[in-house]
This record gives sequence, C-alpha cells and structure tokens, in this order.
Amino acid sequence: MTETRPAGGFDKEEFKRVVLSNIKYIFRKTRETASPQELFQAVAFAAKDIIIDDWMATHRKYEETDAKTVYYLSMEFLMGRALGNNLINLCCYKEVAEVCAELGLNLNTLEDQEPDAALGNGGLGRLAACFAESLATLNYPAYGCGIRYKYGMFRQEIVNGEQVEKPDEWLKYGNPFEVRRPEYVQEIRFGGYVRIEYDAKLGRNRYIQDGYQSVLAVPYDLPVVGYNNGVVNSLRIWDAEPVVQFNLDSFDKGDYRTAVEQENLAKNIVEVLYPNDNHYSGKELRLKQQYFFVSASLQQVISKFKKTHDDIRLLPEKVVFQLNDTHPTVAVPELMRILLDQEGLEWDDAWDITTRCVAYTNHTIMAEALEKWPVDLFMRLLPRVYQIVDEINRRFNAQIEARYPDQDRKIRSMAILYDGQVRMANMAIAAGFSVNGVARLHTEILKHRELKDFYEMMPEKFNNKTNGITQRRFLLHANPLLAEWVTSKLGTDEWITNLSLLKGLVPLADDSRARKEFYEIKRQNKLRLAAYIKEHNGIDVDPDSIFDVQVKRLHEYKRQLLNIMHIMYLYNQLKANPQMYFYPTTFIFGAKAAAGYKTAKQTIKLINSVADMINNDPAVNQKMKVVFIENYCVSNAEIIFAASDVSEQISTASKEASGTGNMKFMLNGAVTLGTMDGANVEIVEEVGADNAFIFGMSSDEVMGYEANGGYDPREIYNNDPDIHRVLDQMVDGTYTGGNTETFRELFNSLLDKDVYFNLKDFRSYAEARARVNETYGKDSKKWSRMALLNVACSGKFSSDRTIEEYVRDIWHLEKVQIV
Ligand code: 26W
Repeated sequence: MTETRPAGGFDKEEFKRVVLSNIKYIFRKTRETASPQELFQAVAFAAKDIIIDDWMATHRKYEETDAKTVYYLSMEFLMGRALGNNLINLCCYKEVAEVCAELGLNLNTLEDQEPDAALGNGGLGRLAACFAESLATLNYPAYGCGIRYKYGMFRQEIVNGEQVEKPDEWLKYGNPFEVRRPEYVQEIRFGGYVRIEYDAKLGRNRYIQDGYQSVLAVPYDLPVVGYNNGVVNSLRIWDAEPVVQFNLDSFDKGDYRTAVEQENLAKNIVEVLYPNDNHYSGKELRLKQQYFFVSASLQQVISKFKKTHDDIRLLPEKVVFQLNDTHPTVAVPELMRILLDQEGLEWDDAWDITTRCVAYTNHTIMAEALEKWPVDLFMRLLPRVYQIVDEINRRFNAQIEARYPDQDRKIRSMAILYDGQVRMANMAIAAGFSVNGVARLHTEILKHRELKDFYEMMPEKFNNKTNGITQRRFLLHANPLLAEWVTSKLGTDEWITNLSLLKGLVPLADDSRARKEFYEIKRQNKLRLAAYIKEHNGIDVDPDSIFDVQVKRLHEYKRQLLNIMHIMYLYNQLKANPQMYFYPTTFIFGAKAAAGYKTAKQTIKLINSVADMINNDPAVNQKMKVVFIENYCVSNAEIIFAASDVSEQISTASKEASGTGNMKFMLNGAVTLGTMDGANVEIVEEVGADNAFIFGMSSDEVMGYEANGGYDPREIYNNDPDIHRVLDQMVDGTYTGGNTETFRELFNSLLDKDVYFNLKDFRSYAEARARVNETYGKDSKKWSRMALLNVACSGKFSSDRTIEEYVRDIWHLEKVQIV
C-alpha cells in the first residue's frame, strides 16, 4: 500500500498543479481573479487531498485490527483554524509555503482567510480540541462526537467600550475540510408518550415511544491529523435535518402543525452554541441539543459495533465513552434504553455494560454551573429516557440506604432525582466507572469537599488527570521563531512529540548569549502582536514595555476586576508621584462575556473606560497603556501567547479547576503572576517558586471564609485609603464623563459581599505586581532567566502526557500503527 506519503515525499509540483486546478475547476477563476477566500480554499482542498488517503488508510486499519476506540462526547470543540495545523502535522508546512510563494501568495495571509471553528466557549472546548490532536498524534483510535452548530461562539465587537455580540458565520463560504456522511444518518425522537406492550415471545413488557416528533441527525466528519504518523482520526459533528417523509405524511393527515414543528425542531436544534461558560441556564433547547448529539453518536456506535460483533456484552472491550463534563450525561440512560429496548437485555446486564463503558470528567466546582433539569421538562422531552433515569435513581438510592441506613443526608446529597430535578453530575458519578478532576488541587477539592459523599462511598472511581495543551499548535505553529530556536538548541526536533525534552534547555538559562537570543525572539513576537493591535485597535504600543496579559473568558471568579482595579490604583500612584519607579507596561486584556452576564459586561466596559482615560493622558501614556483586544479567539490567542511577558492567572483560589491558558503562556516563555489555584500549583512545582510571582489567599483560606459566610469587605474599604479611592472612582464619574451609575453594580457587589475576595487579595496582588515590575525593569538577566526556565520546565503540560494517563488509567487503548 502506498496511500501514505513517504517521509519527505511531498511533491511540490503536484501540489501546485492541484491548487491551480482547484482555482479553475472549483471556482472558475484564475490565480489573478480568485479572491483571497477562494485562494485559501484552493490550498485547503489541495491539503485535504493529501489527508484523504491517510484518513481512509487509518480507518481501514482500525477496522482490520478491531481496536478499542474512545468516543469523546463533548458539546464543545474549540478547534480554531485547521489549515496551518494540518500542514504542520502532515510535515509539509514549509513546502506549501514555498509553493504559495512561487504562486505569488503568502501562506500566512491565506491562513488568515480561514474562519475559526469556534464550536466552544473556552477551556473545556479547547481542551477537547487539544485532546483530539494528541490522540491522533499518539496513534490512538478515537472519535470526537459533537454538534455542527450553524453559529459558533459569537464574534465580539466593542462599541463605545461595550461588548456587542455578532453572529459567527463560520460556514458562510463552506468548510473545505468537512465531509458529509449521509449514509450514517440517525433518527432522534423527542416527546410523545410511552406505550407498554406485553411481548409474549420475550415474556415481558416492551416500552414503545409513540406520538413523538423526530429529526434526522446527519454527521459531518472533520479530519484530525496526527503529527507525522499517517493517522487521521475524525471529529464527527452532527447536523439536524427534518424528517421529510413524516412531514408529507403529516400533510396528508392534515396535521400541518406537527409537520411545521418537526421542520422547526430540526432548524433550531443546531442553530447556535450556548455562549455560557460555567453557568447553567436550564433552557429546553439545550437539553434537546444534548440528547440529539448523544443519541445520534450512541446509536451509530452500537450499529457499527453490531456489524462486526454478535455479542453486545463485549461492548466494553471495544468502546469507551468519555463525558466531557455533565453536558453529555444523558448518554447513561440513552445507552441503557438502547440495550434494554432495542437489544432486549435485562436491566442488570444493561447496567453492567453501561457502567463499564462510561467515564466522567468534572471541569468545575462552580455551583452555578451544575446542570439540574426540572423533572417535568425532562419527562416531557424524553419520556422513555426519564423512566430509565427514575429506575437508575431508585436502585442507586437503595444502594445508598443499604450502605448508610438511617442517614437521609446521604440520599439528599447523592440522589439523582431530588427536589423535582434531575441532577446530571450525580448520574454521571453513579454510572461512570471513573470520575476525574482536571488538576491535582481540583481533584482533591472534589474528593474532600464538593463530592465528599461520593468519594467516601466509591473512592476507587476517583482519579486526577491534570490538563495539558498541544505543543504542535501552541508552540510549533503559534511561535515558529521560538520553535526553531528550541530545535537548534536541543539539536533535535523530537520535543514536537516528547515535550519533556525541553528540560534540556535548563542549562541555557545561565548562558547569556542564549538568553539574549531567546529575548530577541520574544521581542519579534511582541512586534507581531503590536502590529496586530495597531491594525485592530488603532493603538500604538511599545514593544519594549512589559506585556502583561490576561486573556480568558470574563468571569467574576477569574477576577479581571482585580486586575483593572489595580491598574486604576497604579494610575493614581503615577499621577500623584510622577517620579516613582515604574517600568513601562502594556496591560492587555481579551475576554468574551456571556451575553446575559451583566457584571461581566460591566467589567468589560470598565476596562475600556479606564483604557480610554489612561491611553489619552499624556502624563502617563508613555509609561502605561491598556489594551482590550476585541474578539479573543483561538487564532489571535496564538499571536498573544507568543508575545507575552506576564501571564495573569489570578482566580480566587479553589475556583479555577485547572486553567490551560496558564500552560500556553508558560510554554511561550511568559512568567506566571498568579494565585495557588488550579494547575498554577503544578506549574510552580515544575518551574520553582522563584520563577513565578505568587500571591493571595490559599484555597484553604478561601474555603475557610466561605464556610463562615464570607468576610467583611467594608473593613478594608474603610481602612485602606488607596482601595477606598479606587472604589469611589467607579461611581464618582472619573471614568465616565460624570456618569455615576455605569459601574454602580460592580461597586455594590464589591462592598456588599465581594464573594471572590477582590479587596482581600488586593494588597498582596499589588505587592506581587510591584515585584514583577522591579524584576523586569531592574534585573533583565533575572527576568530572561525566569522566562527561559518556564519554557524549559513546561514539558509536563503537554496534552500528550495527559492523554497517555487517560489511556493508562481509564481508556485502556492500544496504539495502532498506520505507517
Ligand atoms: C452548563 C453551562 C456550562 C458551560 C460550560 C457549565 C460548565 C462549563 C464548563 C465546564 C466551563 C469550562 O470550560 N471549564 C473549564 O474547563 C477547563 C478544562 O478542563 C479548565 O481548565 C478550566 O479551569 C475550567 O474553568
């Protein structure tokens, strides 16, 4: 078989020929008349041609070997752009860049034509994307299963300092990499009622859903290219289409309403990604989305399994479903339904299979993120599935009671059905054979606090899997200068698939020439970001200033408010004392707020108002600038990480499950300024406390206050004149041309309870930031040493390491060699 490219066997002339022929035969254009978008697509289609052979060979091999496969069920896959990374992983990025140059094109410019696949909100969705890439690179059979939203994460525009949400039309020009797979269409049923029929042959009742509405789920596959190994896995995302025949039938019967409803159901279900991060909203359509993609994925997996196996009891040997948070937890009763109602199994057998196939990852301890569906809604939408949930709950409660007789409290905390609600996390834990957190501290908090009762009852299920990121995207693609330098210093590019080799850079931290080269690369990347900011914000920033960056979703617990309050404080200081020592700093923010999250939106407005004032004040604007980068997303993130000096990771300790941006900064040589939260703890452990700036309350302290009803922020407000002044400036019109109400709610929330301890951590933050400024400004040797050591010690945070741990402890997959 010669389907795969021999190493180094990329044929430039052939590729060029295909690009030109794509321009002509797909677009009826010439190289000169084609639009930039058409040129991008012509190159993308040519890349896809290369991928297709590997893709087919991979799946042929999976079938031959009958390898166990992980199905990563996730509402979100934040893939970003595909072209550049596909070329990198196909090992022909440079060659394609040359072909483009020969055609008078610039590959980077073409890459910028590709819309991000932004089918995710933030950390959880991007993690799914990194995992998919690592699985392919590590030769593991895997599918990502999700939804082909018509509109992904909204595009953010800033108008008068405020966030405006614009639709993300990522499919407007079509997606050159996707393949529609109508042969795998599945029917998904909603509503109706359950009819019970005695089946004499089975000797028991059968449960039949009747009077339902249905939609068709049609999968689209996106290739997930492994690095230099011939593997191409699939991301299978489901689109919804109306059931045409039913539609006509309904017209015949004069049931016009049902026909229209089914049409609308299909149209609405995949219309848009819910832009909430860490906040549950309880919308019926979201439950529909969840059942839609979960049922479609499960039905397809089972029918595929049955094609080559005749004993369904062997399913757990070949299939494992990983639930990415509670969002796909309806997989538990849905798998039970298929096994009971379609495969005719008895409850105990079905339960045994289900519980050996399903594992659950928890990504947050934020209480408001917990998914709890009202029983009446759940029952109405999924009547048969609900019956099964009810039975799971009944049996689970019996188990709890047997273990803890007379302890009602245990039922209250662990039951699946409680208080008129279906508690999805409890169902995932009760049914999953594995429950994992995403950083060591997070897992410990789950075990000893949040999920204490579950841990006590079934400790064997609990395990930690500290998150990771893929170095192929976040170093090799995002930071080519640093990648090149690392390769030359290590004398090998094996770090691309073995990130722990970065450890070999440690000695260079004491080599002044290496440090200088390293720093020059950072400067080049800062120039690149400065150009981006100039183009998109019209602001000039000084590449020799400190780039102090906080980019992530806007959430109170992440404390962008603490950051901007400190900037307001610094501004006051600099105005009052122009002679004070201060190394010039550019404070950079990027963040989307959930559309309905008022406090978050006010925080964006506050950041932009403060930015306006400072950037236009000649008394300080040579020393500090504040920039809010519009529409933070995967593609501009890649430019931002590479250019950062300071990585702001300042969540209230205990609240950030892991964070993964923190790892991307570290890999690119930014130094962490953060709290002991999430994976920051492990970052500090790897790089050493001397090479990070740590501040603030510990998670134990935070949880201690919380257990006692919080603390009194007024005491700080009344006793610290600097903090007092900053707070007052939110409501005295300083930043609003006199309007005293714009930030009133922020002000009130800080003085009322300050549940995220902004005031309490303020002084400690200010002190750490002063140390950052002094170190960078007065001891550049020390700074570049710290930055370099961060790169050298980031090896642990490769998603390759994370995936190997999932495989070893949870999935038990075998590697499949393709080439
Ligand atoms: C139901 C609404 C909703 C939507 C999204 C609830 C919860 C979520 C996600 C769990 C939020 C999320 O992205 N969590 C992040 O997951 C990352 C990957 O594990 C972690 O690094 C982040 O710390 C965590 O906030």
